Amino acid sequence: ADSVPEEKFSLKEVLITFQSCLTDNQEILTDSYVNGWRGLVRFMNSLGSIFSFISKDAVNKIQIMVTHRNGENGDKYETLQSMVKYELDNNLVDLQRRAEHPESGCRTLLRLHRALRWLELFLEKLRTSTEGSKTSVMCTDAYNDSLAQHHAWIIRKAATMAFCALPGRAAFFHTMNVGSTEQVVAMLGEAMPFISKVYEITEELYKQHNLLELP
Ligand code: 1PW
Repeated sequence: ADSVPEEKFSLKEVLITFQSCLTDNQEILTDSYVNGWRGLVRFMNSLGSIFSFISKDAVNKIQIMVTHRNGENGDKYETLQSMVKYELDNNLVDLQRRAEHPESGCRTLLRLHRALRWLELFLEKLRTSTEGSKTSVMCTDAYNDSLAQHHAWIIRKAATMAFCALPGRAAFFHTMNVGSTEQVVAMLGEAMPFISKVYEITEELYKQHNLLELP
């Protein structure tokens, strides 16, 4: 699978990785999805150590997915669609409460999927923002409209505190390493549809199988 080059880190390449997730028959490749997340983690880490508690959980989830993929039945995890079918057919998913399968691919990926919605909302706010817009406010609003409803109070509190430490809009755009503000906005306009598409297909897959509330 293709990975994001270490040296010339740019958010553009990360977002493009999500483009490579989609197969011709609209399935989502696990390896590309995980690689996309690896890039997002690198981006979060470049925002400062205050984000490390946030990225730590994502790293943990990425590792669980990699372990499934490298396991004996790794081929069953090639796409999210095949993973869902395999785990459900073989009773490998805890549906009511976490018990025998606390680290199923289905429940682990659901957490990344929900976080992707946050990212989608946040990037869209950044794309349409103006000079005076505050990144911390945009990030918090995106969070409250998505991931927050799935988090316990203490996590919400910690996350909201971390957002306050986000660099301002200009510095944030600079960290993306894409170029001028105009170039960032153009890049987001190009890349966002792919993230949205990946999100939508995953959401539909989980909805079909009644997996959107996995414990
Ligand atoms: C600036 C770029 C922002 C992009 C990304 C989003 C990353 C999302 C990670 C949020 C993690 C907050 C702390 C961890 C919380 C976990 O309890 C929670 N994990 C997630 C990914 O929401 C739920 O996982 P759990 O406890 O059910 O295993």
